[in-house]
Amino acid sequence: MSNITFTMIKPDAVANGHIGKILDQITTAGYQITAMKYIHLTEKTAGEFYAVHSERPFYKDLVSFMVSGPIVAAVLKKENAVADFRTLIGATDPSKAEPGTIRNLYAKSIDANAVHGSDSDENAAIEASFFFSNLERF
Ligand code: IDP
Ligand code: MG
Repeated sequence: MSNITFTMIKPDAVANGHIGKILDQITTAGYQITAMKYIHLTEKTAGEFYAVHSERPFYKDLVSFMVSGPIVAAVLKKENAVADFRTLIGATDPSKAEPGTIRNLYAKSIDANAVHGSDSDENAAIEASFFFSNLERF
């Protein structure tokens, strides 16, 4: 069991003014922010990040959406970080996300679903180091 996960506040949630409320919900749930940046992804970077989904029918739309506006990327620390964060954000499709979860509160559709959360300890480590150097992590 690892103690870190990686998240992004996606372009829809940033554009809708939800950065502050989402970060508040995350820290209230007991996560410490150990790295954070506010950036606009390029097609190349977004494509590489989601390369695992390159064979899925929604890949092209997903990359286009992720470069449609700035995002907030962060590394989060807490015991059982990955699994607890998936519970905190809710299902990929916000219409199926539990009440009170971040996607239930702030997402409108399965593609524009407000936040990313790592799906395993291994991917959390890969994703955190894709975005942040050691000098940017505390
Ligand atoms: P996750 O973000 O809940 O882990 P994944 O299956 O890893 O979901 O998919 C990555 C992202 O791709 C989702 O967060 C969502 O933005 C997008 N996505 C997933 N499934 C669909 C779909 O069926 N249609 C459109 N976009 C999708
Ligand atoms: Mg995923």
